[in-house]
Amino acid sequence: MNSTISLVLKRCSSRLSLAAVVALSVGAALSGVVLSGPAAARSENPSSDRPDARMARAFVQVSAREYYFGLSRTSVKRGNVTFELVNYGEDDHDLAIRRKGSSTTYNTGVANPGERRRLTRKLSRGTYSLWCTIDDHRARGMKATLRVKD
Ligand SMILES: [Cu+2]
Repeated sequence: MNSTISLVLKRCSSRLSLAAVVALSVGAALSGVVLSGPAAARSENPSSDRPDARMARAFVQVSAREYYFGLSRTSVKRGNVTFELVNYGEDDHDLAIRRKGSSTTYNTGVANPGERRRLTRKLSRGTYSLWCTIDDHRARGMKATLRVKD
């Protein structure tokens, strides 16, 4: 049914009159296609932005001890990503997240021993540095890398 729409669009592209738009809308309605606006009709690859794909969530648990981070996974799909910092150590720790090349840093806030902190952010593709900002914990080994893929 997308090919039908393309055909109609091609035919009408030279003079996209009101009648053509009406014909397109009726045709789409008859074939069961739901158009959310002109952008939807023009989209070359509608399947790539299905809402269910965008809503997909990834979860990364970061276990903190003196002095290292253990990640439940080292790569996730881009989109909403939830981080959970779990402090198994004896000191306070936090979790900073920054995409390489970016100046924006997210932080879960400090988790006291035995506590956990969650943070959800929409991440684009790239390589992200994770580290603890407290004292010299990063230099002592509380750091990790997360890859965000398409
Ligand atoms: Cu720390």
